[in-house]
Amino acid sequence: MNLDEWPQHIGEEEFVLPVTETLVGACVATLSQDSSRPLFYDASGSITRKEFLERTSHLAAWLKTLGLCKGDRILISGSTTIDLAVAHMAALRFGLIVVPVNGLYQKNELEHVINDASPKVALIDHGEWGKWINSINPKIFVSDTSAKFSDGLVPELDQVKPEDPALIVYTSGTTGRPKGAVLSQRNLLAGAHSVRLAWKWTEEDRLYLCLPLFHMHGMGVGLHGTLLSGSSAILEEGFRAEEVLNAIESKQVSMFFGVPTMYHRLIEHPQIQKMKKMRLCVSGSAPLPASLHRQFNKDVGIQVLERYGMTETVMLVSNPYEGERRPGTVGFSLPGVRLKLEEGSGEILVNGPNVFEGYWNRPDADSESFSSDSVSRWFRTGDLGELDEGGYLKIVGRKKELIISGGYNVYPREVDDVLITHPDIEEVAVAGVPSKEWGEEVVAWIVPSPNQEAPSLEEIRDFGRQDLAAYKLPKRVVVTDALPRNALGKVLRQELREK
Ligand code: MCA
Ligand code: AMP
Repeated sequence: MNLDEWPQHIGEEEFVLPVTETLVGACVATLSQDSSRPLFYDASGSITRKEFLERTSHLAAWLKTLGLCKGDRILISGSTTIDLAVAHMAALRFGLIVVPVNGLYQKNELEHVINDASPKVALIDHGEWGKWINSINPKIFVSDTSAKFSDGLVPELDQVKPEDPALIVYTSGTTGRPKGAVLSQRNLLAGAHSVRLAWKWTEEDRLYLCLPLFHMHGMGVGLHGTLLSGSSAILEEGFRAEEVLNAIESKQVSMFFGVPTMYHRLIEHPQIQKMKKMRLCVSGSAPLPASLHRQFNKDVGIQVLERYGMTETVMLVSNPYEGERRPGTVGFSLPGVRLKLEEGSGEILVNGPNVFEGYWNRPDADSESFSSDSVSRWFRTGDLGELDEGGYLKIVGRKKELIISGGYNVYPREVDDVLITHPDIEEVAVAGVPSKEWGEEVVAWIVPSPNQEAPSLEEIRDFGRQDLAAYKLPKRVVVTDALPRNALGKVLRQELREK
């Protein structure tokens, strides 16, 4: 099938963004109606639409007393709670640029983000981070994400323009340290609006949201989608299969969004039949094995809906809500999203109001990541695609050197660079190998230093733990005499994987 004839859920002309074309404008318009409706539940209680809007404006007033102005960066990181949702939305309504950061980061990972994005304030809930941030840049005002009030005047809220930057999310390319993808208010709105339409997400829905809110899956889809649709969500600090299943009936959950590792753990739970009651179960962030998809269908009677997205583009492609959700594929382009497959390589290129503006302070990275034809600018995803005979998109590989473990991205170079500093390691290269639980898992191939014993897996993990978030640490070590390299000396990771 030719991509020009490729079906879309909804024709291009019907994809109209809500009037203000800003995420905050559209969400506030929804939440201002029916103000007593519950919006979020978490371990501390619940909050209605009205209370949520009030708390975000109080917090915005407090942020103003710190001297912040529109366009300033604010680092936010915490567990998936109402407090975090309020902090995020307060900052966006004020016109600040939110820099969400993975709470598992170690000091040097955090330091890179802070030096690059230069936030003025950090709202964080992780013990040691306050001390770390203080030593990285003592000028940053640090506090937690709990409710804040100020007697001062509430700043003008919701005055942002569609093109104003709203988020800087750090994500890496093939080389170098993570880059900040800048997403505008319009990008975020388009990202949430397209899935709301495609998945028929209404205010009657209730989402079980236990994904972290510092990545696009939990934040750009789960949190923003809930606010935009005016539905409700149960916010949980982490994933536990038992709790998801128990909540379905006791908390009247209708939707679950997760990464494949979560579905893998759910299907093994003896009470998995409870999932039957769900209106919609969505999987993304990594490939959902076709066998797992089929097992859910056969054993539970649920067709998990697999979709495909990226930090830089929010959501791109989704299996249909109605009709066949085809195992091993990600489906058709979402409303408003245009895709093409590059001739020859098959790389997936994308264009649409959801596609980010560029990388923060990195024009060099922008020129590599976009390609233009006579009409449009296309973002190069680094993923390789193919259409099957029914026109469903299949992700068949990646051009980029990326390991996706349990939905978290691991850049091999980042891990290599830390492990190579171990005194008993002469050479090292990590690669992702298939894993039933994690999708891919990090494996390190090491060449020990001359006359040294190879360090054990535990030693290597302990050594790496100071500088790398725990999910980046190798789960296995292979000792070898030499790493496979090409004529230019570059390690051939694909060959390692096949060894
Ligand atoms: C935890 N560990 C991991 C991972 N998570 N190791 C490898 N990969 C992981 N993803 C480590 C822990 O640090 C611990 O190691 C050991 O594994 C066991 O931890 P466990 O308690 O079993 O893990 P968990 O806390 O239950 O976490 C598993 C998880 C979590 C729930 C699957 O990884 C998760 O929430 N993943 C979702 C990430 C996500 O939201 N991605 C979206 C990116 P130790 O004992 O050494 O400490 S956005 C994106 O990709 C795009 C936009 C998209 O399309 O969505
Ligand atoms: P991130 O950089 O964290 O935004 O991760 C985006 C990457 O995750 C994409 O470029 C894909 O490689 C991968 N990804 C997301 N969803 C899927 C999916 N359903 N199937 C395969 N890969 C996926």
